[in-house]
Amino acid sequence: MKSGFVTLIGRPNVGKSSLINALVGEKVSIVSPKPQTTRDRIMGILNEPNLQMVFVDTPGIHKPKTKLGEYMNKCISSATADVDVLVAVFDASKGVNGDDLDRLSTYLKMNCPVVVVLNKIDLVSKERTLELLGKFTPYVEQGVKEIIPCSCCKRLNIDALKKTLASFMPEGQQYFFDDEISDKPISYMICEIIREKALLLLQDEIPHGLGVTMQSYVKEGNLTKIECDIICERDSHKQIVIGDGGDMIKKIGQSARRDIERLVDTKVFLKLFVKVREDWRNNRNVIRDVGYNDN
Ligand SMILES: Nc1nc2c(ncn2[C@@H]2O[C@H](COP(=O)(O)OP(=O)(O)OP(=O)(O)O)[C@@H](O)[C@H]2O)c(=O)[nH]1
Ligand SMILES: [Mg+2]
Repeated sequence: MKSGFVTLIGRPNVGKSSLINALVGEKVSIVSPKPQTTRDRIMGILNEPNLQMVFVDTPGIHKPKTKLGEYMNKCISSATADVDVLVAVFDASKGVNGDDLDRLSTYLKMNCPVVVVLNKIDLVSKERTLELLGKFTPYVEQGVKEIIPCSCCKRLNIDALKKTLASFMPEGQQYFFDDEISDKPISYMICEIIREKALLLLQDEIPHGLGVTMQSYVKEGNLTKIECDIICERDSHKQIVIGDGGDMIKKIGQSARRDIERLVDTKVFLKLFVKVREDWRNNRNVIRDVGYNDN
């Protein structure tokens, strides 16, 4: 049996969560076009005969402006300690600059093998892909084990990446049961699905100030009744989340319900409430209520 931990790290929005979902083959982590979508360390588990790879998703590296931001950065540090391989993810459509390469040098000091993934190659030409890959070549001497161009959307090289990462797995025990796909409970995954739909449907700044908590979860035969609160920072934001005549909250609910039904495998009755907790991203208690626990 080979088993181990693979942490994905990089700037916000480069496609870390998309890569984990592609590697695991299940949606374990939410994805959106807005930076700082992932707020927590989330594990996605891949089980194959005699192999268990635990992929660890992390929030994009950024300068924290709130206590929630500090929590997110703490997650990155804990997710990079004691792993078997670190995957440094870059976005081909954004190019590779000096700052990116400095980050790579920092990862190389972390005392574990580093694999570079250049993601989103479907958005650039072949020539540009080769040019960007060339920027990483000098780092092979400094310890980069592989440089792999990928596309999650087109599923390019995902299997090759999986194979490469599997080669770094040591002999070991099974950390999770065969049927587990994540370390997070179902309640957490449901709240995340609702936050994802809010991120996708709402414009600009508001989604970054949203949190979702579950109030109740009751399974009755083939129906699951779920009540959740969407927490926002201001009254004016609450109005926008609710929308004209409840239009927006209805859209968020309908879209989330479809995904939740797939996850829980029953019909779902989803009730959403919108609540205001001013400046909650700086309030440790609410941060904990929302499911981010720094212990
Ligand atoms: N065209 C293209 N888009 C991609 C690819 N991979 C991810 N994306 C898109 O990039 C955006 C960000 O993807 P995420 O997976 O949420 O990125 P992330 O690195 O987890 O972002 P944070 O959680 O904010 O740090 C989403 O809109 C994805 O659909 C890819 O290979 N090609
Ligand atoms: Mg993410």
